[in-house]
Amino acid sequence: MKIIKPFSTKIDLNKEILIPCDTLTTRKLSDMKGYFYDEKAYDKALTKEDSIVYEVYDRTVPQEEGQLAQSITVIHPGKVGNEYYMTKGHFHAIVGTAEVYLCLKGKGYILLQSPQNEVSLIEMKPGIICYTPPYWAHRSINTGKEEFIFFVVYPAHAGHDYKTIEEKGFLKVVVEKNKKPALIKNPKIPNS
Ligand code: S6P
Ligand code: ZN
Repeated sequence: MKIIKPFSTKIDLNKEILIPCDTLTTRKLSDMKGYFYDEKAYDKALTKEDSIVYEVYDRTVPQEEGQLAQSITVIHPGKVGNEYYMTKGHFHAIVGTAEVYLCLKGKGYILLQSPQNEVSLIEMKPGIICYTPPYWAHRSINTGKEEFIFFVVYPAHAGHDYKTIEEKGFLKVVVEKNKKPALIKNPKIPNS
């Protein structure tokens, strides 16, 4: 394993970003084709504006076993149709790796799905820590009116398998129903 020097990172508690930040990934609506179940609503939203859905601020460490990656995700408030703004969601490429999420600001959910198709929904608000066990796919969803911001730590060699979720989706989706968040079957997946 590569020997690296100890380092510290500050979470700017006013802006909730990492200082310093090595890489910033921005996901706009146009990057998320096929992820929201309501394709007409997606096309309409995109015609109006290619809004930023979320951003990920990373500290970079070698992507090898024994190292821990740290990042902050900021999901903006918004919806496509009645489905809240969310991350793409993924399995870890090394499926036996876990992850810890700490909510810093806003509110939302972590939606998890096991390889046996069990679905779990963890409610997040500032101070709540979600433990994502190995093997579970995970997606984060902003159900609030402000930014939903969380800090995560995970094994740096975990890698990301986006393909499975991109092709199959999650069995359930979080939508606004009667002005409240509701977990419903994914309308794109028959018998989900
Ligand atoms: C990494 C961890 C998070 C997500 C981030 C964006 O394992 O789960 O840092 O990468 O929240 O989500 P996604 O699904 O686009 O990677
Ligand atoms: Zn992850």
